[in-house]
Amino acid sequence: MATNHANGRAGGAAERPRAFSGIQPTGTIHLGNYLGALMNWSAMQDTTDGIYCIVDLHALSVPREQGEIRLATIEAAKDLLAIGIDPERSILFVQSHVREHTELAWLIQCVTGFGELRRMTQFKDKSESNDFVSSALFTYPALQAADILLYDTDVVPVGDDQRQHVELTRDVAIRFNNRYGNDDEPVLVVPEHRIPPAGARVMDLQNPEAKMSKSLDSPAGTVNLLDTEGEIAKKFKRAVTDSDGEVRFDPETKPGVSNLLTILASATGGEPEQLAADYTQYGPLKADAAEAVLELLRPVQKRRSELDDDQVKAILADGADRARAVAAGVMDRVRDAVDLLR
Ligand code: AQP
Repeated sequence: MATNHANGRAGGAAERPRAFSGIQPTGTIHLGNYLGALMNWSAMQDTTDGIYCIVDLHALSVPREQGEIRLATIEAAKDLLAIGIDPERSILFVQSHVREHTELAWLIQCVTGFGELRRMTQFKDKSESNDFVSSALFTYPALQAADILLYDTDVVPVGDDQRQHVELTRDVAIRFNNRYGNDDEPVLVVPEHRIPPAGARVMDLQNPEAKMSKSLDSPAGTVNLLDTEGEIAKKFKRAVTDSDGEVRFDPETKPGVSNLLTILASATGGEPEQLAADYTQYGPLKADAAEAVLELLRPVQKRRSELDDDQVKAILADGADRARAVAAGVMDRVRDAVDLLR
């Protein structure tokens, strides 16, 4: 991919595109997070320079128990290391350790329309299910745009639910450039999303019309990264399907069966439509999907069990130093472009 340089990053064919993405420390990582985003984060380390962030400030946009975020941040870092984020090749850090995120978020809010934020479906969904709706939940996509733009990001690997937020990020970056840059010298790099062909939207096994989610409170429908072999087998065995008995990929009319095919395809690198032809009954499809997920998660669980807190904290501290060095350069350029008094 051609890098969209405007700025502090030296151009040149040899330079690799930069990938940035984030995850909230809000509970155990599930199969949707893994197949939709994290598997890509790990694979993309071969072709991109990765910057991966635990977005603790985002998690505070809904009320949390005191002390919950600090512990969950360490757990999320362990999950990311276990799925294969390599601190030698990528930067892994915590959002609140790099102050420039909130500074850029304000400047981004100044070029983001109230109407644009109001159209975000994630805000609509989450504001309906929370008693207290913070203004941070509303401006969440502006902070997310700042997270991405702060690192001259070329590509953002995310699940399909984040498509709208990355598109907003592109829109506000273009607006920012029109206001503060010029054609020869845009201020911000305009990123693209990278959404996987299969697994972009993994659905809840008990309620296949809703996406698998940390906040859905559906233990039987959510496959967690640390589930045991028995738990995974049971969850797939009990997955909701339908009564017509035909194995066919059709998310509209057969959401449960299509979700199983999606999971199997994503875990094995196949195509859901083609895999459907291998099955005449739901039972073997469920068993194969469970086995494929187990194959994927076994090495992750083993690596995770070998990590200790001190080791993880040291990795995050080093990651924050490296992230800060990139962010400081971009913020200098942004402050000059906005023409703030030095
Ligand atoms: N069901 C899913 N299918 C595919 N991808 C998914 N992602 C989340 N759920 C699915 C992707 O995982 C990445 C990190 O997610 P996150 O925790 O930062 O965001 P989220 O959308 O808030 O995840 P959850 O599990 O749905 O958490 P809650 O319930 O707290 O909102 C993102 O790239 C996301 O696309």
